[in-house]
Amino acid sequence: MDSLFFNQPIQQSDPAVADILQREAKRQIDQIELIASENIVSQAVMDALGAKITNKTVEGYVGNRFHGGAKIIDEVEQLALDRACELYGAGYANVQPHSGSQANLAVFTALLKPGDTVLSMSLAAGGHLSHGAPPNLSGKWFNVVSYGVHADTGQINYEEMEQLAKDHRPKLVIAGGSAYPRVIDFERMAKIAKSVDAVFLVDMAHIAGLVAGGAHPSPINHADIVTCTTTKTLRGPRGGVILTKDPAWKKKLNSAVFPGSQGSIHLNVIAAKAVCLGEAMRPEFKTWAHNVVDNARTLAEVLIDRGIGIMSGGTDNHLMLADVAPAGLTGDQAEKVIEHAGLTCNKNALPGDPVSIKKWRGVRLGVSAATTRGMGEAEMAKIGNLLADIWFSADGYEPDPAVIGKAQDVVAELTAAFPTYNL
Ligand code: DSN
Repeated sequence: MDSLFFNQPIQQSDPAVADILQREAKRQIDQIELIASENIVSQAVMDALGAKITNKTVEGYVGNRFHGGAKIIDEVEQLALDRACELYGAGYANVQPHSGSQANLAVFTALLKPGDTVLSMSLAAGGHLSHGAPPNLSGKWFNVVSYGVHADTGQINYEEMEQLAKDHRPKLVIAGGSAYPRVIDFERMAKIAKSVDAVFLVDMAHIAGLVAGGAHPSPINHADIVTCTTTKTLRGPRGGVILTKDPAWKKKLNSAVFPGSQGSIHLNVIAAKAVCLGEAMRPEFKTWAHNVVDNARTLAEVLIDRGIGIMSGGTDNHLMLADVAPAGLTGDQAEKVIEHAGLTCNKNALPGDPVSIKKWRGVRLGVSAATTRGMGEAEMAKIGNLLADIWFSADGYEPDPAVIGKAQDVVAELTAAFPTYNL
């Protein structure tokens, strides 16, 4: 062992990677993040992610491990489990899934055989890849039937969903997605699922933090199974969680995660999950979650005032879908032109958009990260106006340099006034 190498900090040991890490950290400080699935984790979450617990290999569950030396790490997984159950009022939790997709895969494999029917929201309407999209394993192995949203309101078409459930008798019904801005009627969907003897899964990946903070209705009393990520509004590490009200699901779901689809667990991530779940129990988190919803509503209102279309006419959560066609742009162009000013978001299909990504009309905007920096409704109004200024003055992928210059100044002022970590 070269002990000098082994003990060197990354700046000395691997300057190439250190430089990338430093530049990315600076980019995050200098830009305003509007990607709805992003957030900014606390120093405590980062400390856990970088902790030496990462060296430990372990499989199995608390008190029943394949590998030795697990007494201490059992404590951290138990803490994460207890906090997840307390936070969401669940009777069972599994904090091992490496991602939300892995959590969903475990639910699929626990309940279904290849070829079984699943009813979920289409990707084009705001669903998620892992709910049965054709290129995903869930779409390749299972018979997926999709419901969508009303073309005029942009809200879930519950009548269509009910009819599809009756016609296709799915074994699994899924609610939730990655680009749906409205409160979902979990109770109504649960009744529809029950009427055809299907299991009802709610994937609350995007809204998990809002639910934890009491800023969005919880699905836990309506769904048989709830999955989520700890990444997005929950402001934690990248990873998944499975929850149920009824602990009777434990054996099936635990086996589907390990040994069903995963091996050893990422203990640094489990520790960071415990930290973020603990943070979400604090009163400050509740305030933050409500601020997120207020900020999103304000941003949507400003954009509507400026002539940008907002699907469904607004938002009930942290995200919105903006139709940039009134500015003569595609979603891809809108995404690229604001990046010149230090604003980041992602293109998104709007309901009815063609398959070709370059032709999508929409962008998805989220306010979680900006709210974590401490920005409020006044800053959202500034950001909304910047977006509209840039979009209406751009010519395709070419932004107006004068508008970008002014926007850069405003972004610099805002990011200086609302800093993230100290470099
Ligand atoms: N599902 C993707 C998103 O919402 O951006 C990644 O989490």
